[in-house]
Order: sequence, then C-alpha cells, then structure tokens
Amino acid sequence: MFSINKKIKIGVTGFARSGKSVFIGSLAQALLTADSWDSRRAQGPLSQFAPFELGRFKCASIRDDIHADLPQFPFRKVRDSLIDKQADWPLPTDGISHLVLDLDYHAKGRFWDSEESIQIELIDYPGEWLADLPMLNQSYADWSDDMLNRAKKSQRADWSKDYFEEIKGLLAEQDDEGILERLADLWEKYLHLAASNGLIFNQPGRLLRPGDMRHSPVLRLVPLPEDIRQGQLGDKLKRRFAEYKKKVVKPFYKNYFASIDRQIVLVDILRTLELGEAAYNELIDALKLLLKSFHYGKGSLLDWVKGHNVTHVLFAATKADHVTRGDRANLEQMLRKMIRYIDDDNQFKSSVKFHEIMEISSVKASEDRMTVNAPKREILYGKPLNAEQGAYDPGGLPLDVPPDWDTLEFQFLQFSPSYMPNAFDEGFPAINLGKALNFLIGEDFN
Ligand SMILES: Nc1nc2c(ncn2[C@@H]2O[C@H](COP(=O)(O)OP(=O)(O)OP(=O)(O)O)[C@@H](O)[C@H]2O)c(=O)[nH]1
Ligand SMILES: [Mg+2]
Repeated sequence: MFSINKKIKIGVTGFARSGKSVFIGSLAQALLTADSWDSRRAQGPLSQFAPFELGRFKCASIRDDIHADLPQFPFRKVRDSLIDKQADWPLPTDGISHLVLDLDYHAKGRFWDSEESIQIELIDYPGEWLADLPMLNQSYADWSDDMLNRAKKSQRADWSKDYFEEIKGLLAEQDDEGILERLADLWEKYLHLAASNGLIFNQPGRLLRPGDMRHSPVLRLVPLPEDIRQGQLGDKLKRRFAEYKKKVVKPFYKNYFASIDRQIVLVDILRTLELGEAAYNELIDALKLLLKSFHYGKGSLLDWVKGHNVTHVLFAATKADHVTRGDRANLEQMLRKMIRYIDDDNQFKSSVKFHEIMEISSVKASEDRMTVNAPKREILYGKPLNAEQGAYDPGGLPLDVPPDWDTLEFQFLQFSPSYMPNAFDEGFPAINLGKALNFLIGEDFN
C-alpha cells in the first residue's frame, strides 16, 4: 500500500440541478478507469490533468472504510444509471455526502522517486446552504420584507398564492406551533415549485434542502408581513430566525465548510438562459450571496470561523455539451463576465489564493458534427428531451452579459445520455473534466 502523504477536501457545490452528482460520478469513474487510457493520455476524460498526462498518476481506489458513519455519495448508483442500457441521469440528491478516494502516484524526489498517495474527499453539498450566509447580518424584519417582495414578483406570484392566502387570515396574537407547521409546509411547497422551475433564490435554504434536518422545528421559519410581525407570532418567528442562524447556518460553516481546502462551484448558465430574464437575475442575486462565503478577513461574514481557508475556487459553467464546439469559449466568457459583475470590488478575487473559471461537461451527451451542405457550420448530434435523436442547431450564445433577451437565439436542448457501454472501462466522455481536476489538485502531485 502506498503511504498517504496528503489529504485534500474538495467541496462540490452549486444550486439544485446544476450538475453536482454527475460531476462527482464522472470524475470518480475517470479516476478509477484511468489506466485504460495509458497509451493515449492526451485523450479521454482525464486529459489535461497534468499528473496523468505526465504518467505520474497511477490508479485510484474508493475508501469505503473512511467516514463509514457518514452519508456516502451514491457513486455506484450514479455510475450505473448512466451506464445502463436505458441510460438515464441520476436522481436528485439531498444534503451532504462524501466520497473518499486514494490516488496513488509516482512522486519525484530530489534524490530518488517514491510511491505515494494523496487522499481526496469529495464533499457534495447544496449551494443553497452557502446562499444562507448573509442572513447572519439580517434582522428577521429585513429578511421577511425581502422574501415577501420576491415572492410577489414574476412567476413566483403564482406559486406563492397559497401561502399569501393562508397568512391573510392570521392574527398577530396567535402563537401556536401548529400554525407555523402549516405555514412552513406552504412556504416549502412554494420554494420547491420555484426551484423545480429553475428559479434559485430560495430561502431558507435548509427548508428547501433539509438533509438530515428534515422536519426539525428550527426549519419552520417563514417570512411575515409587518402587521402580523408585531404580535406574538412575530416574536416567535424572530426567535426562530435567531435560532436558525445559530443552529443551522453557523454549524455548517464551523463543522464542514471550515475544513474544505478546495472548492468547485457549478453554475448552470444554459438552463437559466432558456428560462429568461427573471431566472437570470435570480442567478446573479444568488451567486452574489454565495460569493460572500469566500470573503475572508476582518469584517467579513465569516471572521468568527477559525481555520476557514479555501485556497482554490473554481467556478465552472456546466453542461457545455449543449453548445457547439466553437461557442464553448463564449460560455466561459459569459461566466467570467458574470463573476466580474458580481465581484466588482474584487473582494472575492483578492480573498482566495487561486481562482479559475471554465466551462465543463461532466458527461458529454452530444456529439460535435458539421452540416453536410455548404455553408458548413457546427451542429450537435444527440437526443434532446422529448425529441428524436438527430442533428440539432442550438443557436449561438449571446456575447453580451446580461444578454439582449429580445434577440437571444440559444436553445437549451436538454440532451439525454446515450448508451455508453465502454464507460465501465474507460469512464464517460467529458469536456474539461481533467482540466478542472488539474486546477483543483494538479500541483499537489510533486
Ligand atoms: N447534457 C448534460 N447534462 C448534464 C450534465 N451534468 C448534469 N446534467 C443535467 O443536469 C441534471 C442535474 O444533474 P445532477 O448532477 O443530478 O445535479 P445536482 O446538482 O446533483 O442536483 P441536486 O442533486 O438536485 O442538487 C441532470 O439530470 C442532467 O439532465 C452534463 O455534463 N451534460
Ligand atoms: Mg445531486
């Protein structure tokens, strides 16, 4: 057995359906099957991962024995659903899960080489939990006003109707946990509708993605309008708001986030473009909240957390197999411009040691092709959701951020995975998976 000389915790986050499970599943499979690409290292899912291309990386193994008492990332289920003859995307996951892998490699020493191992722990957790952080600086009244204003806007107004109906009849002096239970159920239903329709600014994040806190009274936290806030029910919720920060938001940062060394944040820009302006604006607002988790130093929201030190942060625009090859650099540019817009005072950039932005596809479900007839242009071949397998033109990505919504032509085709019998031995076809890994841990294989 190789001796483990380093342990690295890699956080994998992003809002619901951004591609966390597919990323971890495909990355683990690529690492486990790397040897099948030994004779053609510049190809395959680990190409651009320097330790692999240089022949230093040897093999990976899953450590089921480590954290045996914590939820394990369902790697085999994710891999098998993609490899199956009726290949399908994995089911949504909830909460936090871990996958530990030993990566064996030939280390180059000053005088002699040795066989070493790096242990990586991939930690899958919802981006919604990070977006809760700025609640620490808010009062219950401010938070309520923000949430209710947002719930009245755009399509959200339809989905939150039942909640508003319910609070209409409420009396400020009622103080009953049963009422809160009913309100929390309705608010949760509304958050789920918003999330499943691609709107991502959803708080409290833990009510939407409860993990092991499902049904905990502390999650019965809902916003109230000013007139009802003045009574006993308002007082109760004010206390609940404080409790939520103390028992939900802070422990996550102390117990998990503080130990993360590297972080990848997956951003699904393409689905958001398809959904339109309201969804895009929400993505910007939610990313703004999320970015605050990487501000360090005095006066930051996290100055009370000891040892909090993510050194590498990678923002990855996911599902890049939905744009033609020539347009993929534009996807990266879009995300770059969005981050620049959000981080206009460079707080984020000056806080973390290394940051990078790139486009990725963890499992490439389309093929790049050219049209047969002139003028030749790039198209995608694959099976979109609810359509036949064939050649499709998704349209070009906008060059401006935010895009001009009236002239936007891009279509998000939602490709389904094809049958990939070779993936068991060779991993899944991917775009920039090895490049992402190289940014996160490439330099650790000395
Ligand atoms: N074509 C394509 N689709 C992808 C890719 N990655 C993710 N998807 C799509 O995005 C959906 C969500 O992916 P998941 O990996 O389950 O997303 P998640 O972030 O784990 O979602 P939750 O578990 O709900 O938080 C999948 O069902 C696919 O439809 C990719 O690389 N290519
Ligand atoms: Mg998942």
